[in-house]
Amino acid sequence: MLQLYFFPMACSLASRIALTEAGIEANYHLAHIWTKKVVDDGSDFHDVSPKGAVPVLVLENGERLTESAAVLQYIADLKPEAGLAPQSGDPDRYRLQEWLSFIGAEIHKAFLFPTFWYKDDGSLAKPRARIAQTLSVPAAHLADREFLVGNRFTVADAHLTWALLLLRPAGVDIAQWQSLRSYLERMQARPAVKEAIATEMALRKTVAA
Ligand SMILES: N[C@@H](CCC(=O)N[C@@H](CS)C(=O)NCC(=O)O)C(=O)O
Repeated sequence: MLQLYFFPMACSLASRIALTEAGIEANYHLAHIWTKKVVDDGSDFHDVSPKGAVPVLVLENGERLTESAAVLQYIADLKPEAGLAPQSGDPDRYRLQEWLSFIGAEIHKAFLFPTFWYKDDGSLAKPRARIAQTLSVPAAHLADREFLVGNRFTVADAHLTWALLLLRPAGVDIAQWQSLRSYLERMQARPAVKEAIATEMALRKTVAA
């Protein structure tokens, strides 16, 4: 069975959403991203992945896959009938990759990551100034669309849903973009998304920040 190393409400939430949407069973291991301990057995998370970051997906053959963009596409390709990614060769597959890169680099690493990991001693002023411009891109795209790619939920939506959820604790009120606000409401109304978030919110209370 697949195994997912995750931390509650971290970017690995998108992988849990994808697995839940696809109805793929997996074993979940909580890896503490600050202490770098695997909570199950206290082992060193660096032994699972030298990156020390979630998500890590352990495949059926024991190989370990990291990086949300790769993990999410892998999950989608395990269950093509779930439609979580356009098929390889479909031009929309590149649109999916375009969004996964944008969310991972421009929203996650350029803004959410420094906001949660570094003290706000003034050094975050530039990322904070830029995030509104960054978010105006998906806001405009979603003004007349239900989903990021095509006309169905894909792993890009799982990734953006996670990022939008984290913006509030990072001090950004997405209500200023009506399209993002209603998109997030729509995504959160999906049973699989609801289930994944509820599971991780409950676990989040059990781990010290
Ligand atoms: N590029 C990676 C970033 C993964 C990442 O930064 N994960 C965070 C949680 S959201 C983490 O585990 N950070 C721990 C660390 O960087 O030490 C991806 O997209 O999966």
